[in-house]
Amino acid sequence: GDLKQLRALTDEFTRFMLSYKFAVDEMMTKINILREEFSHRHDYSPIEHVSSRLKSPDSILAKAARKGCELTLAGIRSDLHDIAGIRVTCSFISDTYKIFDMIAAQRDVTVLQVRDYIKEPKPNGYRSLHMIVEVPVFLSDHVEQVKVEIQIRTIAMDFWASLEHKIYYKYNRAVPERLLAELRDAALAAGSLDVRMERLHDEVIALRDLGGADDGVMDAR
Ligand code: 0O2
Repeated sequence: GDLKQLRALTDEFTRFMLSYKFAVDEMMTKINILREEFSHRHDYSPIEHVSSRLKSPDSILAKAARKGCELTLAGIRSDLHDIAGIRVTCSFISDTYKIFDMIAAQRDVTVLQVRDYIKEPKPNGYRSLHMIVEVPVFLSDHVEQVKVEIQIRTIAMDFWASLEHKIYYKYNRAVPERLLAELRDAALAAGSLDVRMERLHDEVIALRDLGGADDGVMDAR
């Protein structure tokens, strides 16, 4: 009867969401392995932190409706790329591309789409490296290819994006022009901070490789 139908429906939806959870778990393991192995090999970690989220059923439906995609699980699965999301925050711009390359090179990861908003920032100033990948999830009786959106950015880009996101929603997507201009300006400042920090980091590495820096450097601050 109705109850049985409803059970089947919720069961189908639960399995739909679970496949994204498994894909995130898998990608998180991959990224944590890269992070640990890299810091073992190079004495520093290119990754500051990693976070993940699954889109809530409410925002999945809202985005599906907004994009005008077919309102079935199959339609949503094919048109929404960010049900599973991972955000990797790095110290420096060069690290974001390193992480990108290491993920893209993995044999069971298929890169479906790349958006490089670092090379080409959005008009509002947003910078970040986005990739949509597909990973195989091995279930009891079949293998499923599941999409995950990965956003890779620096600490400065992340700082800017979280503030912009708050302002955007505070003003219900209609931000006053004065604030928009300030945000664009702040994005430029964040961009030049990234460049300066990376230059300093390169200098420290070069000094270290020359054996020029010793333990006294820390004490002399
Ligand atoms: P939320 O609330 O973070 O989930 P497409 O999916 O291909 O039709 P979309 O979604 O615009 O196009 O792709 P894009 O441009 O790669 O952006 C995807 C995500 O990047 C967004 O997800 C945000 O998380 C982030 N993002 C993109 N542009 C901006 C921006 O201007 N400011 C900030 N703060 N974040 C941005 P959602 O679903 O839009 O939002």
